[in-house]
Amino acid sequence: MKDFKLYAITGEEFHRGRELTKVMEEAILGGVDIIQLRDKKSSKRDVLQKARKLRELTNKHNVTFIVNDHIDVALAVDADGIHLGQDDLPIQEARKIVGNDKIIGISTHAIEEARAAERDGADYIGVGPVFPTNSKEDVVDPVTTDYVSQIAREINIPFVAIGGIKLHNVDQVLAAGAMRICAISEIVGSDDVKGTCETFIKKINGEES
Ligand code: TZP
Ligand code: MG
Repeated sequence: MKDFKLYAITGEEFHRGRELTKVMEEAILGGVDIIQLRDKKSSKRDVLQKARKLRELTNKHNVTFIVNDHIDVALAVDADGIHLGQDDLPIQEARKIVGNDKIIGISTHAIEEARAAERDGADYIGVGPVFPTNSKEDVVDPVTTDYVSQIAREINIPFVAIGGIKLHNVDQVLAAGAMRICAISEIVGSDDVKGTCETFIKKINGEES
Protein backbone atom coordinates (compact mmCIF):
# COMPACT_ATOMS: atom_id res chain seq x y z
CA MET A 1 0.00 0.00 0.00
CA LYS A 2 1.18 3.48 -0.83
CA ASP A 3 1.62 5.28 2.48
CA PHE A 4 -0.48 8.33 3.29
CA LYS A 5 -0.69 11.25 5.71
CA LEU A 6 -4.08 12.86 5.43
CA TYR A 7 -7.20 10.79 4.89
CA ALA A 8 -10.48 12.51 4.02
CA ILE A 9 -13.81 10.72 4.23
CA THR A 10 -16.89 12.00 2.45
CA GLY A 11 -19.72 13.27 4.62
CA GLU A 12 -22.28 14.88 2.39
CA GLU A 13 -24.32 16.15 5.34
CA PHE A 14 -21.45 18.60 5.87
CA HIS A 15 -21.00 19.66 2.25
CA ARG A 16 -23.81 22.25 2.46
CA GLY A 17 -24.89 21.77 -1.11
CA ARG A 18 -21.41 21.77 -2.58
CA GLU A 19 -20.87 19.01 -5.09
CA LEU A 20 -19.20 15.84 -3.81
CA THR A 21 -16.42 15.77 -6.39
CA LYS A 22 -15.76 19.50 -6.00
CA VAL A 23 -15.31 19.19 -2.24
CA MET A 24 -13.09 16.15 -2.57
CA GLU A 25 -11.00 17.75 -5.32
CA GLU A 26 -10.39 20.76 -3.06
CA ALA A 27 -9.26 18.34 -0.35
CA ILE A 28 -6.90 16.62 -2.78
CA LEU A 29 -5.50 19.95 -3.93
CA GLY A 30 -4.89 20.76 -0.26
CA GLY A 31 -2.82 17.61 0.22
CA VAL A 32 -5.20 14.76 1.03
CA ASP A 33 -3.59 11.61 -0.32
CA ILE A 34 -6.35 9.07 0.33
CA ILE A 35 -10.10 9.46 0.19
CA GLN A 36 -12.93 7.21 1.26
CA LEU A 37 -16.49 7.18 -0.02
CA ARG A 38 -18.66 6.68 3.04
CA ASP A 39 -22.38 6.84 2.40
CA LYS A 40 -24.66 5.03 4.79
CA LYS A 41 -27.91 6.45 3.35
CA SER A 42 -27.95 6.18 -0.43
CA SER A 43 -29.05 3.22 -2.52
CA LYS A 44 -26.32 0.99 -3.89
CA ARG A 45 -26.99 2.43 -7.34
CA ASP A 46 -26.31 5.92 -6.08
CA VAL A 47 -23.23 4.80 -4.15
CA LEU A 48 -21.97 3.20 -7.36
CA GLN A 49 -22.41 6.44 -9.30
CA LYS A 50 -20.57 8.43 -6.67
CA ALA A 51 -17.83 5.83 -6.56
CA ARG A 52 -17.37 6.07 -10.34
CA LYS A 53 -16.95 9.83 -10.13
CA LEU A 54 -14.52 9.63 -7.22
CA ARG A 55 -12.52 6.91 -8.97
CA GLU A 56 -12.16 9.19 -11.97
CA LEU A 57 -11.11 12.09 -9.75
CA THR A 58 -8.62 10.07 -7.72
CA ASN A 59 -7.11 8.51 -10.85
CA LYS A 60 -6.63 12.00 -12.28
CA HIS A 61 -4.71 13.07 -9.16
CA ASN A 62 -3.04 9.73 -8.39
CA VAL A 63 -4.74 9.53 -5.00
CA THR A 64 -5.75 6.30 -3.25
CA PHE A 65 -9.49 5.57 -3.30
CA ILE A 66 -11.28 3.45 -0.71
CA VAL A 67 -14.96 2.47 -0.56
CA ASN A 68 -16.64 1.95 2.80
CA ASP A 69 -18.96 -1.05 3.30
CA HIS A 70 -19.64 -2.03 -0.32
CA ILE A 71 -17.07 -4.56 -1.52
CA ASP A 72 -19.02 -5.09 -4.74
CA VAL A 73 -18.99 -1.38 -5.54
CA ALA A 74 -15.27 -1.19 -4.75
CA LEU A 75 -14.59 -4.00 -7.23
CA ALA A 76 -16.97 -2.62 -9.85
CA VAL A 77 -15.14 0.72 -10.04
CA ASP A 78 -11.69 -0.76 -9.41
CA ALA A 79 -11.18 1.19 -6.18
CA ASP A 80 -7.84 0.70 -4.47
CA GLY A 81 -9.46 -0.86 -1.46
CA ILE A 82 -12.27 -1.23 1.00
CA HIS A 83 -12.89 -0.12 4.55
CA LEU A 84 -14.61 -2.48 6.95
CA GLY A 85 -16.21 -2.07 10.34
CA GLN A 86 -16.18 -4.61 13.14
CA ASP A 87 -19.62 -5.85 12.03
CA ASP A 88 -18.76 -6.24 8.37
CA LEU A 89 -17.29 -9.32 6.68
CA PRO A 90 -14.22 -10.57 8.55
CA ILE A 91 -10.91 -9.58 6.99
CA GLN A 92 -10.05 -13.10 5.81
CA GLU A 93 -13.39 -13.45 4.00
CA ALA A 94 -13.07 -10.01 2.44
CA ARG A 95 -9.52 -10.89 1.35
CA LYS A 96 -10.82 -13.96 -0.50
CA ILE A 97 -13.11 -11.68 -2.47
CA VAL A 98 -10.82 -8.73 -3.22
CA GLY A 99 -7.46 -10.53 -3.46
CA ASN A 100 -4.04 -9.45 -2.30
CA ASP A 101 -3.71 -6.38 -4.48
CA LYS A 102 -6.50 -4.42 -2.82
CA ILE A 103 -6.16 -2.49 0.40
CA ILE A 104 -8.25 -3.64 3.34
CA GLY A 105 -8.69 -1.19 6.19
CA ILE A 106 -10.72 -1.76 9.32
CA SER A 107 -12.04 0.44 12.12
CA THR A 108 -10.83 -0.55 15.58
CA HIS A 109 -11.69 0.79 19.01
CA ALA A 110 -9.76 -1.47 21.37
CA ILE A 111 -6.33 -3.03 21.49
CA GLU A 112 -7.73 -6.56 20.98
CA GLU A 113 -9.42 -5.42 17.77
CA ALA A 114 -6.21 -3.77 16.60
CA ARG A 115 -4.17 -6.91 17.30
CA ALA A 116 -6.74 -9.08 15.53
CA ALA A 117 -6.70 -6.78 12.49
CA GLU A 118 -2.91 -6.98 12.30
CA ARG A 119 -2.98 -10.76 12.67
CA ASP A 120 -5.72 -11.14 10.06
CA GLY A 121 -3.86 -9.18 7.40
CA ALA A 122 -5.39 -5.71 7.42
CA ASP A 123 -3.33 -3.17 5.49
CA TYR A 124 -4.18 -0.37 7.90
CA ILE A 125 -6.46 0.25 10.85
CA GLY A 126 -8.57 3.21 11.88
CA VAL A 127 -8.09 4.12 15.54
CA GLY A 128 -10.85 6.07 17.20
CA PRO A 129 -12.87 7.95 17.94
CA VAL A 130 -10.01 9.85 19.53
CA PHE A 131 -12.37 12.65 20.61
CA PRO A 132 -16.18 12.90 20.75
CA THR A 133 -17.77 13.13 17.31
CA ASN A 134 -21.24 13.61 15.87
CA SER A 135 -20.30 12.30 12.45
CA LYS A 136 -20.97 8.64 13.19
CA GLU A 137 -24.08 6.98 14.52
CA ASP A 138 -23.72 4.52 17.43
CA VAL A 139 -20.23 5.74 18.07
CA VAL A 140 -18.35 4.27 21.03
CA ASP A 141 -16.76 6.35 23.81
CA PRO A 142 -13.61 8.25 22.84
CA VAL A 143 -10.50 6.08 23.01
CA THR A 144 -8.26 9.01 24.17
CA THR A 145 -4.80 10.09 23.06
CA ASP A 146 -3.20 7.70 25.59
CA TYR A 147 -4.73 4.88 23.63
CA VAL A 148 -3.29 6.35 20.41
CA SER A 149 0.13 6.15 22.09
CA GLN A 150 -0.45 2.52 23.02
CA ILE A 151 -1.32 1.72 19.41
CA ALA A 152 1.80 3.56 18.22
CA ARG A 153 3.92 1.42 20.54
CA GLU A 154 2.29 -1.96 20.02
CA ILE A 155 0.89 -2.16 16.49
CA ASN A 156 3.14 -2.56 13.49
CA ILE A 157 0.81 -1.97 10.56
CA PRO A 158 -0.09 1.61 9.54
CA PHE A 159 -2.78 3.24 11.65
CA VAL A 160 -4.80 6.37 11.09
CA ALA A 161 -6.31 8.36 13.96
CA ILE A 162 -9.95 9.39 13.50
CA GLY A 163 -12.84 10.96 15.36
CA GLY A 164 -13.35 14.55 16.40
CA ILE A 165 -9.98 15.59 15.03
CA LYS A 166 -9.84 19.30 14.24
CA LEU A 167 -7.09 21.76 13.42
CA HIS A 168 -7.24 22.95 17.04
CA ASN A 169 -6.65 19.51 18.60
CA VAL A 170 -4.64 17.59 15.99
CA ASP A 171 -1.34 18.53 17.65
CA GLN A 172 -2.30 16.39 20.67
CA VAL A 173 -2.95 13.42 18.39
CA LEU A 174 0.36 13.85 16.61
CA ALA A 175 2.18 14.27 19.92
CA ALA A 176 0.64 10.95 21.01
CA GLY A 177 2.38 9.22 18.10
CA ALA A 178 -0.09 9.32 15.21
CA MET A 179 1.52 9.87 11.81
CA ARG A 180 -1.66 9.70 9.76
CA ILE A 181 -4.79 11.76 10.39
CA CYS A 182 -8.33 11.21 9.19
CA ALA A 183 -11.23 13.62 9.39
CA ILE A 184 -14.72 14.07 8.03
CA SER A 185 -16.39 17.24 9.31
CA GLU A 186 -13.30 19.37 9.80
CA ILE A 187 -12.32 18.83 6.17
CA VAL A 188 -15.51 18.51 4.14
CA GLY A 189 -17.45 20.94 6.32
CA SER A 190 -14.83 23.64 6.06
CA ASP A 191 -15.49 26.91 4.24
CA ASP A 192 -11.96 26.54 2.92
CA VAL A 193 -11.46 22.83 2.32
CA LYS A 194 -8.13 23.25 0.55
CA GLY A 195 -6.71 25.62 3.17
CA THR A 196 -7.80 23.35 6.02
CA CYS A 197 -6.03 20.40 4.41
CA GLU A 198 -2.90 22.46 3.81
CA THR A 199 -2.78 23.36 7.50
CA PHE A 200 -3.33 19.70 8.51
CA ILE A 201 -0.44 18.69 6.25
CA LYS A 202 1.87 21.33 7.73
CA LYS A 203 1.04 20.09 11.21
CA ILE A 204 1.57 16.45 10.27
CA ASN A 205 4.91 17.44 8.73
CA GLY A 206 5.84 19.31 11.91
CA GLU A 207 6.10 22.61 10.03
CA GLU A 208 3.44 24.39 12.07
CA SER A 209 2.27 23.92 15.64
N1 TZP B 1 -15.16 6.35 12.71
C1 TZP B 1 -14.74 6.64 13.94
S1 TZP B 1 -15.06 8.24 14.32
C2 TZP B 1 -15.76 8.55 12.82
C3 TZP B 1 -15.74 7.41 12.06
C4 TZP B 1 -16.25 7.26 10.70
C5 TZP B 1 -16.31 9.88 12.44
C6 TZP B 1 -15.25 10.89 12.20
O1 TZP B 1 -15.80 12.11 11.78
P1 TZP B 1 -15.27 13.51 12.29
O2 TZP B 1 -16.24 14.50 11.69
O3 TZP B 1 -13.89 13.70 11.71
O4 TZP B 1 -15.30 13.49 13.78
MG1 MG C 1 -19.09 -0.87 7.51
